[in-house]
Amino acid sequence: MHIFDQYFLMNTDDVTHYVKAKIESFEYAQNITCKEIGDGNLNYVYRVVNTDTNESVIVKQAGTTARISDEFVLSTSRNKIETEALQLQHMLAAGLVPEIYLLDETMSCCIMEDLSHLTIMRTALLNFETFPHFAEHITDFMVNTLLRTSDVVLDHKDKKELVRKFINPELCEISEDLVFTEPFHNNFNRNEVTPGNEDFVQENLYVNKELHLEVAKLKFHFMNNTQSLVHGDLHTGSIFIDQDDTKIIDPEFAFFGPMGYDIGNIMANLIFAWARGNAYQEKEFTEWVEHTLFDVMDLFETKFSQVWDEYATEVVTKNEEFKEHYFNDVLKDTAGMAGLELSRRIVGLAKVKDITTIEPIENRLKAERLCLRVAETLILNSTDFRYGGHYLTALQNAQQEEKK
Ligand code: SR1
Ligand code: MG
Repeated sequence: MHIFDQYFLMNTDDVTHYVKAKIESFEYAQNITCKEIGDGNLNYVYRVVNTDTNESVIVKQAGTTARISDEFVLSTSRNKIETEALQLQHMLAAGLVPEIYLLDETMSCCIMEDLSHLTIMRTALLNFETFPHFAEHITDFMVNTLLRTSDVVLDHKDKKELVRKFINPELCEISEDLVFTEPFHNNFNRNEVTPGNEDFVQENLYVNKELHLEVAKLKFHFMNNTQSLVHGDLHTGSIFIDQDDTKIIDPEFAFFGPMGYDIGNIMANLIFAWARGNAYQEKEFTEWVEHTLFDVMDLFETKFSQVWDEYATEVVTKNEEFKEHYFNDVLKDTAGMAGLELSRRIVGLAKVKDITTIEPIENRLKAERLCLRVAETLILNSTDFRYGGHYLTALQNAQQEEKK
C-alpha cells in the first residue's frame, strides 16, 4: 500500500486509498466509489464518494504531460499554483470558488469541495440553458479577484511578492503559443482549420499584416503587464453553474497579467454561445446571451468603480481622471483579448464544443467565419468597445458580411 511520499500518477484505486489516508471522515469508510470525471485538456479529476454517508470530495492531480497531447511536457508543480490561486480567489470572492481541503505538493494534487450538483456552464449552454445570475456572479468574481490583486489596492511590495509566487512560465508559454502566435502564423503546424474555411483563414488570419501587428502588441502586453492575478483560462468550461450558484474553477493558468485577459475570455465565450444559438435559431437563448453581454460590461464598470473607491490604497489612485484612464485601458485590453480567444478557438488545436458540434457543416463554417470576423474587428478596433452594445453591433455587422 502506498504511503504517498513520492509522486506517481494515481489511478482510481490509488485515489480511493489516498482519500482514506488524507481525509479523516473517510478513514474507516466501507463503501467508497471513485470515478475519473475530468474533461479538461490538462489534468486528472476524480470524484470520491462515501456511499454510506453521501460525503464526497474531488481530487485533482497534475500529470507530467497534458491530457490533450504528450507534446506538452509540464511540471506537475502547476497544481500548487492552481490550488494557491483558488485559495486566494476564495478569500477575495467567497462563495464563487470551491473550498480547498488539502494541498499536497508531493503528489501534485489537491482535495477540494465537490461541486457535482452543478453543471459545467459550457455543457448547459450547448443545450441552450440560461442563467439569470451569471452576469452578477462573474462580475463579482472578476472585479474582486482582479482589482484587489492589483497595485491599485495592494501594498506594492506585497504585490511583487505575489507576482513572484505566481510566476507560471510553462502554462503562460502554452497561452503565448496557442492564443497569441499559432492562430495567426501556424508556426508549429498544429492549427486545425475546418475544411471549407481554409481560404477564409488564409486571407483573414495568416496574411493579414495589420492584424499581425495588433496581435504582436497584445502578446507583449500579456507577457509584460503584471497588472493582476488573472485566472488565465476563464472560459465557460471553467465555470460550474445552476440557477442559483456560480463557481469558478481551474485557475491553473493563473499569473500576474492584464485583467482584460479574463474579461475578454468571458465575452468571447458568450459570443461562442451566441453563435451556436444563432445557428440553431434559438431566439430566446440568443436574447439572453445579448442581455448577458450587456450586463457583464455594465456591472463590471459599476462594481469596478465601487471596489476602487472602497479598497484603493495607492495615493495617486484618488484621482477620477486616472481611474477613468485605467478603466479605459482595461476595456481596450478586454476587446483585444476577446478577439484572440475567438480566433484561437476556431483555428487552433483547443476548440470549443459550442462551435464544433454545430450541424450541418455549412452552418458550422458560417458560425466560424462569424466568430473570426468579430475577432478581427475587436482586435483592430479595440478602443471602440466600451459597452455590451458595441459587441452586439460587431456581431450583427459580421452577420451582414456573411450574407453578402
Ligand atoms: C495544452 S492545453 C490547451 C488549452 O486547454 C486549456 O484549457 C487552455 O485553454 C489551453 O490553451
Ligand atoms: Mg482548464
